[in-house]
Amino acid sequence: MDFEHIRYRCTDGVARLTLHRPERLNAFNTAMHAELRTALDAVQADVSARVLVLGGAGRGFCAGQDLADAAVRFEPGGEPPDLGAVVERDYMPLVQRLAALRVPTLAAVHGVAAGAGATLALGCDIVVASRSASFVQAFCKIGLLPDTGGTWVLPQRVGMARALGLAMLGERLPAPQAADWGLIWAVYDDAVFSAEVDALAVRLASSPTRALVRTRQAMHAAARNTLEQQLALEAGCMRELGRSADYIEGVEAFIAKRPPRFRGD
Ligand code: T3D
Repeated sequence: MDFEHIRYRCTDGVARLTLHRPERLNAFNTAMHAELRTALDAVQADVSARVLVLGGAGRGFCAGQDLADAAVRFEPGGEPPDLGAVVERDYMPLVQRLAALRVPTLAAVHGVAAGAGATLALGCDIVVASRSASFVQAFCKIGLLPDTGGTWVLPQRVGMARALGLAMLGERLPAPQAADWGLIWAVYDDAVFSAEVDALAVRLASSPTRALVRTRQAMHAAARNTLEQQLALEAGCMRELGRSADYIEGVEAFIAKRPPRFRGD
């Protein structure tokens, strides 16, 4: 598929979506958002896709909203921009599409992930970073709050004290500390980062896709469920997954002491 501000390809079950405005640290503009929606819809419709890998081109992952974009600029003497409308049109659908994706999502963060760039990465199922990468909740520096799901995911991952510190001070959080705090899954040395991401992508692409996605959905639902509701949800998921081809394959492979060949259904 041809895009201007992103790159997208899907080979061997691995859908790779790369933010591609390196001269702007891959900051989001309106056109990039539209392309992201199209690409995520393509992943959702592509039955050969088994994992989505989200990355950035050039020296960093993403600097969040492009603050020079006309959609968010305040022209002296004019009306202030309606950032709520921008969020509803661009950022909410992005997070919602990622959360509803029928394949696991892997964010590969190198360089800086700032503002909505950071919270977008944190919206993926698994977040890995190169050792030199950093996360910046830059919103407070310009008088905003962490959007793109930031106020939801930060306290869940790192607890209220660290979430508020990150959001109110806007300091760079180095990737190794982010991993120590449980904000992200793992950090790899810069020299091997891309190889480690590829290996993880291949591993996820050969995993029982539906089980992984039900796991994401169940864990997200836990935030609003009672224990009783969550137990019932788990039972429903197990009922469904117990009838899947991947479950049959997983058990047969275990008994036969061979690696499973999951097909994702
Ligand atoms: O619509 C709405 O506004 C609501 C939605 C909001 C969501 C958000 O994401 S709000 C937060 C927006 N992002 C920021 O506030 C981050 C701003 N950028 C920075 O704080 C720093 O650039 C970084 C910490 C990301 C990286 O610092 P550093 O020193 O590595 O790079 P730099 O030199 O500051 O930036 C490199 C270039 O990218 C530079 O351009 P130049 O001077 O080389 O021509 C810089 O202006 C540009 N750049 C970086 N971030 C943005 C940007 N240009 C436009 N928008 C940006 N967000």
